[in-house]
Amino acid sequence: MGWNSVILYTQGNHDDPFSPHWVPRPPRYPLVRRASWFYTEAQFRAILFAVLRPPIGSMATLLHYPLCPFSRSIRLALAECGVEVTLTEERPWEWRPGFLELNPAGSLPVLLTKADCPISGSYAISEYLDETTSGDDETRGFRLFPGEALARAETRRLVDWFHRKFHEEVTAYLVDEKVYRRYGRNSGSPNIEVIRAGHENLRYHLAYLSHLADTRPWLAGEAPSFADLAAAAHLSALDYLGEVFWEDYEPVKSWYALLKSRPSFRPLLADRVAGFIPSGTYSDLDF
Ligand SMILES: N[C@@H](CCC(=O)N[C@@H](CS)C(=O)NCC(=O)O)C(=O)O
Repeated sequence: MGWNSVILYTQGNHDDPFSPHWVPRPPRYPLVRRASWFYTEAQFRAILFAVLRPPIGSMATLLHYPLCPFSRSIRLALAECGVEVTLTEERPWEWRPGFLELNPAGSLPVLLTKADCPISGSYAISEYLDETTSGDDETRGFRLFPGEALARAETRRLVDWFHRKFHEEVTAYLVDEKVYRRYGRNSGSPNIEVIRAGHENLRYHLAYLSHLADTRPWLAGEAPSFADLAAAAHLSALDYLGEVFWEDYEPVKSWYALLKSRPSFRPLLADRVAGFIPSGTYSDLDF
């Protein structure tokens, strides 16, 4: 599919998500890079005959990549739930056979706990943490999915918004294009049209985030939740690359500043990725 065949939505208002005529802006560029479509025979063998080996050592290990937003959300969730982990950097585009044995999807994050088999993907890991972190409702500090059934549904809706919709429309255009595109079989220089589309999409997502941050104490309601962590994970990866126009979205900036000052955020602010210098205010709490 070429650039010319992208459907342009001419009706409706893309810029104001609260207008009765608002229609979501469609992704403006087809996503064509999925490393997992191109396994080698050896990698397929590794997947098919995978023997799931228990991880060595007593502490849990998280396979992650510093600018992967899904890994970031889980690092935040682990820290908020008081679970100590050893971080191991994995470069998913390298398709390391040992990694594919652990997660045949070839994607991050993967959590290796002491007792159980690998837990793959932010969805499975967040639900696992919610079910297994100790303490009753009164004694446990941060709840990833707090409240009653409806409140939990709202958290899950927003996690899906950020980890699926926001990722497809913004993060995949900006982080994948600027960072992941350097590596792997489809490596090349960033496509400026894709980056422009990511910027446009980011604006309407920031408008929606502003509305949430303005009308609720936390994104999903009264209490902080995994929805805040998922959203902050995407924004922090973009912020590392200097892509977020904070000044234009004051409520988002204030909400993000609160999260950024939590102890769980500190290790993320210390991340440095070879070849990419973080934006001037990335680790600044008074940005
Ligand atoms: N649905 C997964 C998606 C994770 C994902 O796409 N991770 C990226 C890195 S940010 C990855 O590993 N991509 C390599 C691939 O999918 O081949 C989740 O929520 O954890």
